[in-house]
This record gives sequence, structure tokens and C-alpha cells, in this order.
Amino acid sequence: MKNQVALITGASTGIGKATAQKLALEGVKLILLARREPLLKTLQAELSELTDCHIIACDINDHKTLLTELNQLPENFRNIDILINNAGLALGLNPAHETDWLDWQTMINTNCLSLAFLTRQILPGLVERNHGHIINIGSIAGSYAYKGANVYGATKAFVEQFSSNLRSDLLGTAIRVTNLEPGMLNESEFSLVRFKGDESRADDVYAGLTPLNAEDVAETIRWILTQPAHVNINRIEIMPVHQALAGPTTIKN
Ligand code: 8X3
Repeated sequence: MKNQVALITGASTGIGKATAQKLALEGVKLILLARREPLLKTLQAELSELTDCHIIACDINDHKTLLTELNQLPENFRNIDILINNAGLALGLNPAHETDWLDWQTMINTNCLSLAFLTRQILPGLVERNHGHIINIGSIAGSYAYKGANVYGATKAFVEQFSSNLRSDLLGTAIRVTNLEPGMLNESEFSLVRFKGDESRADDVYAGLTPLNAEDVAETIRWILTQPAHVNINRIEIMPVHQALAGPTTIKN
């Protein structure tokens, strides 16, 4: 992987940050994309001792700015080899009829529309060079229903099917596509974002159990990327031991 170029979205915290740290150790050149510039700058300063690091401080839903940034990438970052579509979020855990429509819109925009938009921009270069790997960060929520996951789970089902369909379209090329589906994960702002900054509700999610760490997922990404060139890992589902599939739920009156 040394000297390959990886673009990581949602790079300032959680899985994105841990993956950047992991790939920097392998000598991968990094383009780190996230909204919060100060966090990106701190990470850039840390990783620049190990590899070349370019930051893009922009909201992934601002497609115009994103396009401008991609069009003016420095020369040594232009040929992207690895795209890690990690930016995404869950908002709320209310039943569908009590949710905020804007939350649904934000999740669909970020998790589906912007992931597809960025992928569409990067794909032609990968195909032209007949080389590369796209790793989409899906979720167990894309495969299994749970109460309150409504649109969040549906966006991750989109990511799963999009990944499979990309594989079909890219058949005949050397490009690899993987959908990585983590379960419950701490050390990210996932629950804090889901509960809109309510720290005690977010902490409560992890009380009394050991969730995955961002490092666990980053190590899985490193493993996926380092498989022999003829091997495509289609999907990986990864959960903490303390989480399992609950099965159908019933309620009695
Ligand atoms: C998030 C996984 O289990 O918290 O993508 O819904 S879970």
C-alpha cells in the first residue's frame, strides 16, 4: 500500500481518524475530509511525520465546494487509489411517526446522496488506471431491523446494495469494492450525534458493555486492503461480543 493515495471521509474522529492513523503507518498518502478544520489540522500535524497528508475541510453535503476541492488537489494526491466512504450519521431513535423530517433528510443526504456523489467523482480515475479499492462503511443496521433505526437502517441498506451493484459494474476491472458493516462502536461521536449532544443518553448506550473500538474497525480495513489483488472481500459484519441479533420483537396488549 506504500505511496498509494487514500481519500477518507469523516476523517476527524472515530473510524475515519483511526483508519488514517493505521494507513499512515503503512506509508499510505492521505486525503482527510471532514467539516472541522481544527481537528483535521491536529491530525495532519500528527500524521505528517509518517506520510504526506492533505486536508479538505468541507461539509460532504456541499457538493460544489467538494468538487472545487477535488479539482484542485495537489499533484501528488490526484491519483486516488483508495476511497473510504466513512462519513455518515444516525439522528434520533424515535419511532418513525415521531421523527423529525429534517433528520431523515440529513441522513439520506449524507449517508446516501453524498456517498454516491463522491464515489461518482472518483470512479472514472479508478477505472482509467484500472486500479483501486472502495470501502464503504455500512452498518449492521443495513441488514437487521431494530426499533428506531427506521431511515438510518434504510440508508445503510442503500450503501450495502450500492456496494454490490458497483461490484457488478466494475466486473472486468481490477477495482475492488467492500461494504464493511460494524455494529455498536464507542470512541466515535455516533451516539452523541444520534442524541444531539445528550451525553448521558449517549453514555447510557454503552453502560455495562464493551463496544467495538474505532481501532478494531481500522484494523479490519487494513486487513481488507492488504488481501492479494485477486481477492475481493465483499462484505464484513463485525460486532462486539456483547451485541447480538435480537430477532423479531412482539408486544402484547
Ligand atoms: C451503527 C451500528 O448497532 O449502533 O451503525 O446500530 S448500531
